[in-house]
Parts: sequence; C-alpha cells; structure tokens
Amino acid sequence: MSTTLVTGGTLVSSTAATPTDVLIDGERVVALLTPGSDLVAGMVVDERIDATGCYVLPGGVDVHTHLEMPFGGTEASDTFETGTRAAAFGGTTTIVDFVVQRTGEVVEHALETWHAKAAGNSAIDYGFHMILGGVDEESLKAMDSLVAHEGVTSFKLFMAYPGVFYSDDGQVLRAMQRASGNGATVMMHAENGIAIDVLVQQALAAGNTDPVFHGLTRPAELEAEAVNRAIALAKVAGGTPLYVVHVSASQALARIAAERTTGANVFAETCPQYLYLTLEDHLGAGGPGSFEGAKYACSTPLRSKHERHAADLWQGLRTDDLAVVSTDHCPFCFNDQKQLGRGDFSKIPNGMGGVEHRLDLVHQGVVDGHLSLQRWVETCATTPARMFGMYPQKGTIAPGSDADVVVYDPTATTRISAQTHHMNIDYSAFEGFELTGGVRTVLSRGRTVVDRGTWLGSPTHGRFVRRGLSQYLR
Ligand code: DUC
Ligand code: ZN
Ligand code: ZN
Repeated sequence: MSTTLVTGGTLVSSTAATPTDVLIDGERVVALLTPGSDLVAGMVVDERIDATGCYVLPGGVDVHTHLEMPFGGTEASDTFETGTRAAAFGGTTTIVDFVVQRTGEVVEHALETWHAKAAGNSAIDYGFHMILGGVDEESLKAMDSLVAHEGVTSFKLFMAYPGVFYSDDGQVLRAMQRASGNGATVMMHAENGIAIDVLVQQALAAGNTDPVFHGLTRPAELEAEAVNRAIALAKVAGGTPLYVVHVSASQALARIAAERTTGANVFAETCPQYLYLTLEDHLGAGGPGSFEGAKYACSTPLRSKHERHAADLWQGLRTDDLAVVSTDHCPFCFNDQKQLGRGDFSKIPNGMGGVEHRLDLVHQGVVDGHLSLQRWVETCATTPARMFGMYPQKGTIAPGSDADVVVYDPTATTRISAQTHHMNIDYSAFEGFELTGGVRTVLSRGRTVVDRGTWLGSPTHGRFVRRGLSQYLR
C-alpha cells in the first residue's frame, strides 16, 4: 500500500471550503490534516500532490449515463472504455449507467449483459440502474431480487417512447407499488409520449421535418403533465421515492417544487444542456432546411430561450428542488448516426455527449454567481452518491471513503472542442465554450488516473459499486 498526501489545497465539501491536507493510504482516505501541522511536516509519504491554489473535491458522481446503449436504430458511441476515460478527464470518478431490459426480456439477463460490457473495460467505478422496458409479473419479481442481492436499487420507467420503452399508467403504478415494498427509487422519464406521438405525426404530415420540430413537438406542458401524473401515481403507490430525470421545463420544475413543500420524497435532476443550450440557437441552428440541430436532439428537449427555463433550473439547483446535475450522456456521432434522421426529425437518435464536461460547466455556474462552491460539490458529487446509496464510499472526502479526489484549478481556462475532448463522438454540443476553471489531477481509489491532461489510468481499474437504498429520503 502506498501513501499519498495532497497538500496546500482548499478542501471543498458540500458544507465547507477549508484549507486541508488529505492523506490517502492505498485506496482510501485515512486522514484530513491541518496544513502546516507538525504531523504533516514530519510525515513520510510515497507521493505528494501539490494542490496549492486549487480546490480539492470528491470525485464527481454522474448518475445518468448511457454507454454502448442500443437506441434509435443504432448504439451510443461511447463504450465503457472510452466513456469512463472521458468521464475521468472531466473529474468524474463514478458513473451509474442504465441497463436496458426490453419487453419480454429477462431482467437478470439484461443485467448480466451490462456486467459483461463494463467488467474489465472501465477506468472508473460504476454502478447500474435498471430500465424496465417491460413491466410484467416476471420483471416486477426481479425488482425485489435486484434490490436484495445485486446492488441495483433504482429502476427507470418511461412515460415516453411508445413501442420502445413506454409503460402505461397501470404498469407505472405496479412498478411503483413494488418499489414501495422493497425500498427502491423509481426514476421517471416524464413526458406524455402518447400525445407527443400525435404531434410528431402531425408535424411530419405537414412537411415539418427539420430537427427543431423535435423540440416543438415535445412541449413543456407535456413534460409538466407527465411529472404531475408520476407524482400522483407515486403517492397512490404508497409514497414511492420518485426521482425525475433530465428536467428541462419550468412548468415541470414548478410541479416538483410544489410537491416537495409537502415533504414528499420527490427529487429531480437537470443536465448541463438545459442550463446552457436552447431550442432556437441549437436545435434550430442553421435555420430552415439545416440539419445542424440534429446534434442537439435529446429528450426531454432543449427549451426556448424566450422563456425562463434555464434561469428557473439554476434557481431550482440553489433551492434543492433540483438535487443533482447529471449528464444523460448518450452520444451519437453526427456524420453517421445522427444522419438517420435527415428528412425526418423523429428518426434522429436522441441524445448528446457530455460526461466529460459536467464539473466544468457547473463550476462556471459558480463563477457566474448561480451557485455556491459547496453547492457545486453537493449537486455533482455528494447528493448523487447519497441519492443512490453510495455514500460515504463515494461523494465525500472523509476518513474511510474511497480516495476519489479531484484537484481543480479555479484559475485555469477550459476550452471545449471535439478536437480535444476524449469522448468518442465527432462533435461537441458545447463546441467553443470557454470556461473558467479546469481539472488538474484526478485520483480514482487512490490511483492517479489523470494529471495535467495526461492519461495515467487503465481500463481495468474500475469496479462495480453495489449500491444500497437511497440515503436522501425525508
Ligand atoms: N433521452 C435521450 O435524449 N437519450 C437517451 C434516452 C432519453 O431518455
Ligand atoms: Zn430519459
Ligand atoms: Zn437518459
């Protein structure tokens, strides 16, 4: 076992920012030390990392990624190897990826398939949620066994994508009832997919095929309506913990906030794309006839810059009505995969890549005055770890925790570009963004995996994290 001392930095946690040295022994943090103490001066350590002028924070926890996911007639372009390496470059040291179970498929087989993809191919630690594409007697039973034996304690349901992942209200209710019994969290893709499909067919029939119609046929009201229904069903099911994924609309957030004032276990995340990108400037890029906007087709969609969505999302992050920032990393290359939707926006594979830039993009929110430093760490590391049963192994720097540590230079400049990023995607949704702050050094379980832009990790380093129940319930 070798020892590492991270010295001279400011330890930023979800509650404080304090000059602190961090002592690591092997894979774990073993002590937090006052800088300059005799203990530090006399200490024999194998490696010292000078963090002078930098923040020292717990490795980021991204609880919403889709690596190697078959979807939209193709497959997400990052593998576990490329996606986890890119995540590490951006200071994320744990991901929770989505296993996909489709109608009729045995849930346990789907889980085995995802273990086979990830094992030995992950640079950082990873856990799994389970997408239940088919809610039936067998899959309901499997929920209990995944929670009890497999360390998979959260299940994603879709109120969108009829014929693909869609669950009707009865199926949603049954899965929620099961989760109420076994303690699992239900994650909800909340959009009224039946109504959306009508709007999509009408748009196509009218000859409206450009990417911007992807957003125009998924109006904010249909996100809010689905959120409302999900909340009602969770209540009827006995107060199932509900986590609404990728919230993008003010109206949906307002419904979540209202419910939270009652003390209900209703939680939500947003993603950087909804904080920075818009329907007009990105999904509508290039104007009529342009296909450029396909780069930005994701669901929920980007929202109008003429409304208050982004401002409300930042506020929701401040007030904890949005507890987490994840990425919904689901990359598809523009030059081949996104082309599937040329001439028909409904065939554009939905998703964009962002796993590498979450910490930087949310840190920019600190620089811009939207969030405190502590809230940055809380929304990007500590709360996601607690929300999904990984704390204090993950999400904090404390004696006994995994030594997942990021040294972050708040004076650096990060320029985002597909030319320099590490994700396996031929464009960046954030191309040209110039951000204040940058990741300098990243440790995953005590091993330095990134240092000043150099890759020092290994695709066999990452381990499966068996998760417990949510530790964020109230
Ligand atoms: N939304 C996306 O944009 N991609 C993957 C699945 C989803 O719900
Ligand atoms: Zn979704
Ligand atoms: Zn997703």
